[in-house]
Amino acid sequence: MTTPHLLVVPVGSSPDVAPLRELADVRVAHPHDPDLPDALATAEGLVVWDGFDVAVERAWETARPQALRWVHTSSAGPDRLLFPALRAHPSRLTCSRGILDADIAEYVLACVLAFLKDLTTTVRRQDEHRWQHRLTRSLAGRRALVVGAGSIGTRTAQLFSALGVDVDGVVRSARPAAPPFGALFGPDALPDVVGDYDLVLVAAPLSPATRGLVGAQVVQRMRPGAVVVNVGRGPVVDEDALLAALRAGRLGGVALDVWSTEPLPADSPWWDTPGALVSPHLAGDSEGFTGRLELLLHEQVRRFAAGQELLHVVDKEHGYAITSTVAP
Ligand code: OXD
Repeated sequence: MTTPHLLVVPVGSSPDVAPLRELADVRVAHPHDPDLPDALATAEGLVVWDGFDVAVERAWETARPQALRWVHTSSAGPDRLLFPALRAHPSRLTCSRGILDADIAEYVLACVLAFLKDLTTTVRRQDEHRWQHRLTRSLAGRRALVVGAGSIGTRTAQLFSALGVDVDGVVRSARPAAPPFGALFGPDALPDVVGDYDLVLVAAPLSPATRGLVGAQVVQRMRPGAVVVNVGRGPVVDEDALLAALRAGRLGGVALDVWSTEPLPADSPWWDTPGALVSPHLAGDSEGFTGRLELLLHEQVRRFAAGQELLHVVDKEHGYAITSTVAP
């Protein structure tokens, strides 16, 4: 067993690197550290933690990493690391698939129930000390379309299916479905089928194939009163088309947790639009989630040092991990 050189770049928060030092020769360089290109030039493994900063891409161009064999991101979606030079590099890219699935699925359910049970009005009426009886809507018996049936989308489908919702999915290409999905459509079918669903739940990763997938035409064909939730990536949906449809009273609620521009600017019209639930990319971030990400990282470093197969290797062409090995 060798002791590989591991470079950790904490972009947002920082992982606890102490346990990794037993497995690797760990160096930490922050995105704007002038040593970053040097550290990258000799690193054999690179860990980008909690976000992405263009400094990594810029340092990459300067360093032209020769020794690098593995890059890991603490994100579930690896899109922010799929810049052209890394895409073309022979190193393997791994992501933190699986860790956030259950929490993101619960968050999607919470958003849908907030709309169907009109909880946003309830909270406002409570603030006003106002007793106002209203009718709410049922979840059971509804039809949901999950756009992106990877590990997050599948977990979401399981949850809704258990509550009596008929769930279908949209995947990279149409294929025979198995529970929890009743049918799996290819992306081309989306404009034709979207009008059959009460709930449109977007959990797709960002790739050239998914950018703009839920575009203006798809939004226009949504069923009146449909509820839309996006926990995938902002650019997968046309935010302007959704906003216009919501303001025109054509949709029953739109919850967006991910945005084309993050943070969402303070002057965005989304903040004040009735029927919108605006959240700051937190769907999967329940208490203790960083500990679970650190456990996965530790297991990855152990495997890397031992020359074993890594978990959740990203298919750089399609932009997501296709391995489904259960993470620790
Ligand atoms: C993500 C994450 O990929 O929060 O969106 O990890």
